[in-house]
Amino acid sequence: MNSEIINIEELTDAFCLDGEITAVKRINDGHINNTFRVDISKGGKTSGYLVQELNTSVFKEPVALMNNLTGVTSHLREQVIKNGGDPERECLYAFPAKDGKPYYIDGEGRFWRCFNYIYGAHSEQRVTGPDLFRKAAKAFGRFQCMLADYPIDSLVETIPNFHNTVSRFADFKAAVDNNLSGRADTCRDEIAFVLARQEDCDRFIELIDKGELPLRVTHNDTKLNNVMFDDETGEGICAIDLDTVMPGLSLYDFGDSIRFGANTADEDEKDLSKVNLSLEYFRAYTEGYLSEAGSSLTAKEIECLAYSGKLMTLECGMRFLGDYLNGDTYFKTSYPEHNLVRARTQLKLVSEMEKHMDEMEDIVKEVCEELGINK
Ligand code: GN1
Ligand code: MG
Repeated sequence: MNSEIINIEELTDAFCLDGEITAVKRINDGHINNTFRVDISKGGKTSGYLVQELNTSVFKEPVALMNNLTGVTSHLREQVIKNGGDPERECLYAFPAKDGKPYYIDGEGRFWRCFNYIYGAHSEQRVTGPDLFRKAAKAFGRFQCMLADYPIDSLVETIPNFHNTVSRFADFKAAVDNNLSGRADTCRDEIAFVLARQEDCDRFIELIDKGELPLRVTHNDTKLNNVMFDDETGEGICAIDLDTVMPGLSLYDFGDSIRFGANTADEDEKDLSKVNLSLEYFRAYTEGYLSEAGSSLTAKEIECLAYSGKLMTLECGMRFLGDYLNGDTYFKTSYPEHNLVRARTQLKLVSEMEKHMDEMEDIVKEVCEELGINK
């Protein structure tokens, strides 16, 4: 059972998980880390854990990352308790290994963590209706608010320049120039599409430099499947996948959610005619997010919300395309053109957002009016 990539006995021993291992199930949600659900039974009671191998080619400072993560999760825990919530279900907890550290490095040098499994909750792989997306938005909005007073300077950048679109654009250009995979001729139109949008990539970075957009503690990977939803109420109860929590823009979080969830098709849909922007879903997310975080945002942040959807989609498109050109060294892929297919969906969505930008902006204004947000 997954023995090729997980030595479960070694890990349960390392994290002092006492009892009989009754299940080990791989969770294939992410493109980066290797994640398993492990059930342990003891005295008639079964407990679930999330055992995860961190990808240390992507996260090059894993110990600093775990410092970020334990600081942030303890803070969230306090906030959840203060708000009368259930910390076992509404935040993550990294179990200490035998030596007290919140991680374990195995005999092969692989870096493992073990988290609480959140009971009575599930993740979703696609938006199935506006209500679901509104609930995800509330969860991410709440997440941001709960971290509003977290000491931002104590966080290291777990991936430097993660959403810095100027540096992402430079990386993309290098990938085109180097053409390590020899695939550039198979995607000339897509490359030209990205290269024509350099100015877009400068916009937020210029606003940060001018002091017009504030840095906040942000999640930075706000895909729908990074929220756990309560099985009974359907509410988004916990934001997970906290490896990229670091200083960022609220717009990164808003925009990345829109990128993934306001797409009418999957991130790797091959039939581009199915890839469109759902304005209905865009409105639902805007409502949910602003209902939680709206009062804490500045006028400039609100003004840039619609555009952030486009910019984060462009960024992801150039990351997928860059990885395709580099020979698929970053994202996990299931077939040779997988990154190209993903890049195409993102770029199609960018052009849809460009066509509908005025409508997206109007929606943000309407929602602000509905919610009485006047900036
Ligand atoms: C990766 O690991 P996962 O699937 O949650 C990536 C995100 C991308 C996303 C695209 C650390 O997220 O930035 O937006 O794939 N995470 C990292 O689906 O690069
Ligand atoms: Mg992730």
